[in-house]
Amino acid sequence: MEGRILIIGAARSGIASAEYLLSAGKEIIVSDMNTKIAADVETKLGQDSVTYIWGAQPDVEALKPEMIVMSPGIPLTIPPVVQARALGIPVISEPELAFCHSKAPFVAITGTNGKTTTTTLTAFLLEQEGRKVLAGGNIGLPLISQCPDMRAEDIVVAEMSSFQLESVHTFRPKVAVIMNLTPDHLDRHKTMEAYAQAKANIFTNQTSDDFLLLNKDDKMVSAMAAQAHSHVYYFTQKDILDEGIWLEDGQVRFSLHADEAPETLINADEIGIVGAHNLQNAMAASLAALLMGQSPAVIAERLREFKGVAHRMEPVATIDDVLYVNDSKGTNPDSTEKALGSYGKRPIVLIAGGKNKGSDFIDLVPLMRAHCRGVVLVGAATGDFIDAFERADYTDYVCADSFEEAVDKAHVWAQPGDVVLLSPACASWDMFDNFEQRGDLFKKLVKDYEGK
Ligand code: UMA
Repeated sequence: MEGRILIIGAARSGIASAEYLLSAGKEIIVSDMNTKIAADVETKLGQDSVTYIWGAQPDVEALKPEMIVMSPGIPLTIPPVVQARALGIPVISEPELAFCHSKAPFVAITGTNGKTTTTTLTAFLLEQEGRKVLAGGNIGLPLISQCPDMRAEDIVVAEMSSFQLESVHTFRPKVAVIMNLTPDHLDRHKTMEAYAQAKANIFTNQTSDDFLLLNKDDKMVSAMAAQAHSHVYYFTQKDILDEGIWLEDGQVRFSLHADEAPETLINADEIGIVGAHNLQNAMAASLAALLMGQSPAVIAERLREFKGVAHRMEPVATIDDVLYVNDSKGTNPDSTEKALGSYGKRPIVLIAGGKNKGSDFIDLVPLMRAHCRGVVLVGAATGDFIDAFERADYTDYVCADSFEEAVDKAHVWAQPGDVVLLSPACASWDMFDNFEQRGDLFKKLVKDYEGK
C-alpha cells in the first residue's frame, strides 16, 4: 500500500518517530532486526495503523513506502536503503523529520568532541523567561519527541552526530557549529573525507541569512569555510580576530561585526568548566548564544555558573585522596587524549577499552607514558590496545575480564594523590547499551568503595 512511512530501527529514535507519525494520523511500518524488543515496542505503539517487521530487513520493493525514516545507528548501506534509493524513495534521518515539523529555529552543533558540553551549555546560555530552549539530538533525546511542540519564539539546540547528518536533505540550522574533527566512526564512514563530508552537511542548506561557527584552530574545520554559503564566524585561542570570538590576554573577547569595536565577555579563568578544550566549548557556545540575541552580561553570568555535564570528565568521588572521574563519553582516542592532559602532574590510572570504532590507539601511548601510573584494559578492544602497546613498547597495563574487575584493579593500583579515570577511547556497545549505562555502573562501583 502506498502512503505508508517505513521506520527502520525501533530504539529511541524509531519509537519517537513512530509516536509522532501516529499522532499525525500516518500509517507506518516499524522494522527492527532485533526480535527481542518486539513485545515491548508493540505494547508501546499498539496495533492501530502500524505494521511490524521483526528480525529481517524490510523489502522496500514490496512495501513501497512513501518515505523511510532511519535511526542514526544504522548504516545507509543496508539493502532497504539501497533499494529505496534505486526506486527514488526519500530516505531521511530522525532529526530531519524533527526539523521539518518544528517552528523553532535550530542551533546545531557537531564535531568529534565537545558536542555534548557545547550543546548543554548553549541551551543553558539561551534560557530566558517566555521561551522554551530544548537541548536534544545525539545527546540522548530524539528531537522528534519534542520539536513538533516548539514555537517560533523557542529555540532548539541540537547535538548532531555524523550518523544523523549523513542523510541531510533540507536540514538548515540558523546557527551551525563545528567544534573539531579527528578520526572517529571510521568503521562506518571508512575515510576521514567521508566523515568530514557528513559533518559538513550541517551547513549544506544554509544561506547568507544563517551563521556558521568554525574552530579556527582546527585546520580541517576552518578549511570548511570555502564550502559555506552562510556568514562564517571563527572561534580561536590562537589568533586575535576582527570578528568572531577569541582569547586575548586571558580574556574572552568578541565582535559580531568587523567594523564594531570588540568587547570583553569574561576572563577565561572565571569560566566554571576547566581545560583548554572546555574554553573552546565555552567560546563556541557563547558565540552561538550572542548570535541568537542573548546579552553578553547574561552569558558571562551563566558561564561562571555552569559546571559541566554527566559522563564528561565528571568528578565522582575522592576516596583516600584518590579522585575518581567518569569520562564514559570519551568514546574515541582524541577525547581520552584531552582527559589525560587535564590533571596536571597527578598520576592517572586509566580504565580504557570497549568497542573499537576503527581507531589505532598508538597515538595515546606518549600521553599514557607522560600521565599514567598504568592502564587497565577491558572489553572487546583489549587486543587492539595490546597490539598498539607492543608496537610502542609500553608495558604499564593490566587486563580485566569484566568491567567490575577493571574498576577494582584501578582502585587497588591507585596511590593517594592519583586520579582513577574512566575514559575508554571506545564505544560501550560491546558490554553496555550506551555510554550512560557504562558511566552509571562506574559511579555505582566507586560509590560502593566510599562505604567501605
Ligand atoms: N537496527 C536495525 N537494522 C540494522 C541495524 C540496527 O533494525 O541494520 C536496529 C537495532 O536493532 C536497534 C536500532 O536499530 O534497535 C538502533 O538504533 P540507534 O543505534 O540509532 O539507536 P537510538 O536509541 O535511536 O539512538 C540514536 C543514537 N545512536 C547512535 O547514533 C548509535 C544516539 O546517540 C542518540 O542519542 C539517539 O539516537 C537520540 O537522538 C548515541 C551515540 O552513541 C549517544 N551516538 C554516537 C556517538 O555519540 O558517538 C554517534
